[in-house]
Amino acid sequence: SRGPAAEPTHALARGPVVPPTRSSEGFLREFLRELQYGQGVTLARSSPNDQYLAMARAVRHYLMADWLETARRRREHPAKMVGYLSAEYLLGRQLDNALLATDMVDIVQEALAECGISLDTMRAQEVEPGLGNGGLGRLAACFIDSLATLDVSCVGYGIRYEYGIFRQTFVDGRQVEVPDTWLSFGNPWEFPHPEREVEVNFGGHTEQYTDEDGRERTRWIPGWNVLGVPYHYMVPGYQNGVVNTLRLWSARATHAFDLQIFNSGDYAEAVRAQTFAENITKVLYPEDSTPQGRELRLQQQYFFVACSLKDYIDQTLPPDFDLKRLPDQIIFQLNDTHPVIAVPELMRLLIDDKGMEWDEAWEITQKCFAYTCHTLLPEALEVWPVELVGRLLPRHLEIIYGINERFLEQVREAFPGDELRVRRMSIVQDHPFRAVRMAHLATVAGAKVNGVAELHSQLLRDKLLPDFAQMYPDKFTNVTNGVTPRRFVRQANPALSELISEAVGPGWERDLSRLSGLESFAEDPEFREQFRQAKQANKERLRALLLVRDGVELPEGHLLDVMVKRLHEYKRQSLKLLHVVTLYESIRSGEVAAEDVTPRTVIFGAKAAPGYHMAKETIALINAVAKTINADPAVKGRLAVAFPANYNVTLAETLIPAADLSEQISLAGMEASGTGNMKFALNGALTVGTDDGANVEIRQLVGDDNFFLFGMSEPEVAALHASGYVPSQVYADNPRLKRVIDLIASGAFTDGDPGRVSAFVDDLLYNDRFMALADYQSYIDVQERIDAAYADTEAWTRSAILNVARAGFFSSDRSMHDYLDRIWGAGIRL
Ligand code: OX2
Repeated sequence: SRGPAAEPTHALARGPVVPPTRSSEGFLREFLRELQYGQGVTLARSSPNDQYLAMARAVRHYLMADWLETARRRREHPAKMVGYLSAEYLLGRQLDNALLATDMVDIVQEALAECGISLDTMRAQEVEPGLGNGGLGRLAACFIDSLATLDVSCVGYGIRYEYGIFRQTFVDGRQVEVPDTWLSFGNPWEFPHPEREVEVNFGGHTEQYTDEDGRERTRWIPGWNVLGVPYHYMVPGYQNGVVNTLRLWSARATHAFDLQIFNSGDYAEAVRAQTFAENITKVLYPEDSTPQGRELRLQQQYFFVACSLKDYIDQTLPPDFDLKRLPDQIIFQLNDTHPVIAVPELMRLLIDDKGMEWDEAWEITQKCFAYTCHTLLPEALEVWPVELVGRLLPRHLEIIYGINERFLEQVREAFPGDELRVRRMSIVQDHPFRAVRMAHLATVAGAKVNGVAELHSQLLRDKLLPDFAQMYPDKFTNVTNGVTPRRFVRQANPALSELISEAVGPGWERDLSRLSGLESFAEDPEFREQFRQAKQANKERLRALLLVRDGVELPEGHLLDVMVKRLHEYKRQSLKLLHVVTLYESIRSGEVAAEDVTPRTVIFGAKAAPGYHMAKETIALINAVAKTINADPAVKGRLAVAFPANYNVTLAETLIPAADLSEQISLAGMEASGTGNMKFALNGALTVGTDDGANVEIRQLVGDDNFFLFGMSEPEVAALHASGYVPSQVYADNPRLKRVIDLIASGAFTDGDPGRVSAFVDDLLYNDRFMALADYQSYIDVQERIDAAYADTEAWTRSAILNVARAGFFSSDRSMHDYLDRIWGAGIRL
């Protein structure tokens, strides 16, 4: 039961929540109270961590009143809700975002100054919650930010990993992973609610029985269970008084384990059982778009969706709610296939727990889910061995078979005699091993299926799921990704933000289409000068950061060429590296005079999955090349390479605003969308890119004159594949490429040791799955055009301004409008 045992008598206890006073003195009071009574220290004796925790909690007080009020309002006027189901949220630091959302930067700065504390020192204390791998997790964070800003009722559901994405270090240039202990100094941004714990079952078997009404039914007799404890995070809208909720689940051993420990003679064995349960949310799997199919991963997936569905149905809906109306109340958006086990889980809840018949349960289920696909890579599509699903979730496997049986009947009806098609479409595959295809399950169950950029959605229909697109043409749609302008422009780039506000007036942070007002300023020489000064200030900010963070000294006055994203072969960091070595080789060989070269610093940032061998080799080689180039006086002042370790959201926020050139060079047809590409364009970098993912839309919007396109198009890639691609032939036919690869292969960057580069070189010459060599010449040519273009400062600045002016489309607010229009439908209040 909720609420006090008796009616409160005091006015304060009856009245609405009273927020703390919005003044620097008001904040000072909150801060000191938290320091003294929360941390238990005086200001004089407090450590920076004490100060940070106290000030974060004080900031939290201001959000809290809005959070409670938002919840109250939503209870009073219930509207359809979005349940965003995502195994990853790459949130980034919380403090600045909270200060911006509450418009309290000045107040807080002033109050802290009175204590002799700098806000920047406080900012630096925060360890970002790295509960995601890359684009997919960051997208989820941008989306919940936008939904709060648009006042859409949404709960984000996910996993509270005790260890997020690993911290990357380099030892002799090679990646070494260190655990991410983000919780070790305390986390002021979360609220555990152990009283709202839910039980999650695993294993065991199923049995048939006859219920009171004489109906044949199934029940699941689980073998073991764990508890899920929710941790709440506040998700503030941008200066609109709305605060939504992110609910992350943490696994605990059930009390039965406690009892067992207490009663057991074998204490160590009993504790092991507890550790086993708590392992479920211990660590984020560090694979970005290449799942490994590990048992613990399926446990994580089922754990968090089972918690979320139960929480929603039993704790959020009114107790007497008629579940037939469930689709009027909620739409669960499946962020890739990771949460798709929620489909059979909802079926199980409706049929086994609530006594519904199959057909009715299926009709409801199909309206409650929509599926977002984020990839085209076949190896990124999750398939779970039937053996594993049957062992861990025997009832769910039965339900999946039930769904598949009925579905394949429909396929046979629609396409009589086409057994090949039946086999292609089956949710359960037989080869190369018997497994559940999660993307098929999601597509059959989902009311809608969307890709994440126009090209990707098209290829999804034409290449990845063509049989499904034929059978359900109306299910398929596109929503091009977006990024939050609050974090990635306003917060990350105050210098540019100020310029924008002066030019187009206030309010663009929540209506990014207003950036188009900058268009005419591109022609204004004075504005261009101010724009350059802002970029310059951002470069200096980056120089200062890299100096203390990495001990790296960036040269001044260079074109800043940035490639930051996960390390994956399809993204082709290898191609960028070939360009760097080409530049180096052409200066060293005297082919071009150093003074004729446009000075350039190339910055890489990338983590490799710990088990991804080629990706790690690429990192080692980038570091080796950087070391050689940076130490060579022959190229000093002309070419430099930096690879700061541990690229994350925090570093992105300083790196992206400083960039001149954004590298988006994946093989066409491979990058579903990209979101970094959008952040760069919005911060006034020009893109060099292939016709891939959202690059296509960026180029259409900013115009060919303001975008450096190169490489094969997707149909050209397909044609080359079909005709037989021989990378060693490309190498043999291109003398320049040959010189570059030979130089690498000779060991010139690896202390004369060819052995350290042979895996990399052999793969390029004899495999090159992502056709870096095929696009090499085109890439070198476009980079030469870039060198020339950068030399024309005025024209470059004009293009950069036009990029900002024309990139307003890439706000995640617009993405949310598209989801509302095309997927979530009426009933969700805007
Ligand atoms: C990523 C995609 O690789 C990237 O192109 C996209 O921008 C991002 O998701 C957000 O949609 N895991 N990560 C992704 O896909 C998968 C699978």
